[in-house]
Amino acid sequence: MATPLEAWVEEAARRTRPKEVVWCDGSEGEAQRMVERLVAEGRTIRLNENTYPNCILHRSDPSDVARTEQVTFICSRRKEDAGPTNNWMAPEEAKQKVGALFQGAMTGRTMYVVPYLMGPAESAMTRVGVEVTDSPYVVVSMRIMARIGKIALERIGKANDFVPGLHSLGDLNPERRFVLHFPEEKLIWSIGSGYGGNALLGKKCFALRIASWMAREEGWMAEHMLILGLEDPSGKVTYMAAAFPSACGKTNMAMMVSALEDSGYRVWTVGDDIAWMQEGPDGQLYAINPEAGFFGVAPGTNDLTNPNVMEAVKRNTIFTNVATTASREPWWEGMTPQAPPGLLDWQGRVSAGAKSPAAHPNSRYTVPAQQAPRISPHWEDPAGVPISAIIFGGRRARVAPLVYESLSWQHGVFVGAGMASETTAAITGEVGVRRRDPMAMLPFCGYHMGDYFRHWLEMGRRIARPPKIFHVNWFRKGSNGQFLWPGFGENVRVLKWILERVNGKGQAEETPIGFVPTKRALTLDGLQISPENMEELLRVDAADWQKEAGEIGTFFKKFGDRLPPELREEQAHLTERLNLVASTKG
Ligand code: OXD
Ligand code: MN
Repeated sequence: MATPLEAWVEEAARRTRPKEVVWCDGSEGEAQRMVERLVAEGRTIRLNENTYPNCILHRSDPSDVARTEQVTFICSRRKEDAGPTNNWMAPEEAKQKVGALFQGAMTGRTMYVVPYLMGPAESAMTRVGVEVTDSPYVVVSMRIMARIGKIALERIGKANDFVPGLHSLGDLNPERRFVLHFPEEKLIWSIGSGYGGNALLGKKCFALRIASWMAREEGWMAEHMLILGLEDPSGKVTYMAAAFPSACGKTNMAMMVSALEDSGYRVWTVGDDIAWMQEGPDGQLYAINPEAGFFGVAPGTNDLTNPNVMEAVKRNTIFTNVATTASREPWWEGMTPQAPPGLLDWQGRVSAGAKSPAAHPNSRYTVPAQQAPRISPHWEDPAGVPISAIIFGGRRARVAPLVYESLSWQHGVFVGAGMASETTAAITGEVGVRRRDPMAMLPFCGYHMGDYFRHWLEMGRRIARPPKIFHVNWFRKGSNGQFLWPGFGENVRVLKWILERVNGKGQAEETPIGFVPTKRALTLDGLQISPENMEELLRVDAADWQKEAGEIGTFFKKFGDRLPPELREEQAHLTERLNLVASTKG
């Protein structure tokens, strides 16, 4: 008798009609065979073997370079369960419409079966998925981003508790591109794109959209968060998780080389994009990184902004849509002050120089996590790491100060729910548009966002020792349009204050939006920053915030009666506190 997995793979093959089915074992030999296929297909090249051993560059179809939220659907049985922030399609309609596209989609191609683990092999929080795909690029990427092959197959055995994911490149036509999630069935279908977030189904589709649904059912949390450990001079490491929208610097923050290393503050990397968290036996929230690699944004990365990743990507790395130098090395805008001569752009054409970027703005590196020079010794700890602080953040040119601490868990949930950020190249569409992105989960929450807020509130009531909740903004600009804060390794100064607050120290002033560091609370020695800029960075402008509170209120109306009343109360309290400040000032 066929196992549930074998039966599902047979069904997928009947539908897509590949010329052969290959079960992936995750070995090095297999990966090399995949690379040979990719090179033969003509869109992939091997990079300089001396300086970038075992590294490849993949040039994607020019129409397939970022996540496509407009064709991403939650196919829950009831429309209202997907909520107002997700696209929805009825499951039967989705199966019919997109099923027709899958019909014979793999004709003449190989179907690869990729069993994978999300999470460390020994962890009870780890889950299993199986992706079938006709893209060797997906296979080699999945091999870095998840633990694939034998290790996952053994765990599945004859069981049926794996998340199946059917993926085909189809004809890569954006008109026939769909990323579908069937949360009740725990099933994923994706066709028409080979791009990371659309095609590596373990990542956004499983570890966020499907997992967020599972997490609510089972009482845990699946979040779009990096995880890092901050070591203090005594050697104690305190773990923090931080949610930022796509391409807002999560990878750089997780891999930060601390500007305060000399005084004993060091950052350890646990994860850069996703955190699965649940309450541990001691009442603290514990997090694992379900992934095994980093799929980071290349442009802007250099020896100053992220020296750790520059070191990590020197071997065994897949580059996607970066430019190449005359000596077959990867290059992107911001890597060096000047573009080297003889550059080929991301499509392999002679670079047009300053006229258009040589690397695609959403070009990426895919690198094994264990290659990060400062990977935490606990990054694969089966129990996860205890989280003492949750940090929300976005790209805000105005309004949001450098850092503030929420007044309570409930207020922190309000802060996360009202988060906003300016859009980036990680998604197709306009860049730089401000949008509300609650907990950085707008594109990733697999169910009604009102219910998601409720789940957060419930977790706060349930966890005996919940983390404190903060908000940061590295992107505030002065009146001259320049960033006020240097960011990157200097961000550790903010983390140090957060650590002090967690430990009941750290000077703060209570403002209507929460606790803001007092003038002298941040460690600024060795940093060139004017007192005026510092003041502007920490300034809470009551008029700006009145407007902000109003906009948050309007945004919350979207959720109708599924918005938890606690959040409406928090919004009203914020407005009251702002009014009070205005009246005492006036
Ligand atoms: C990502 C994203 O690739 O958020 O991590 O888009
Ligand atoms: Mn992400």
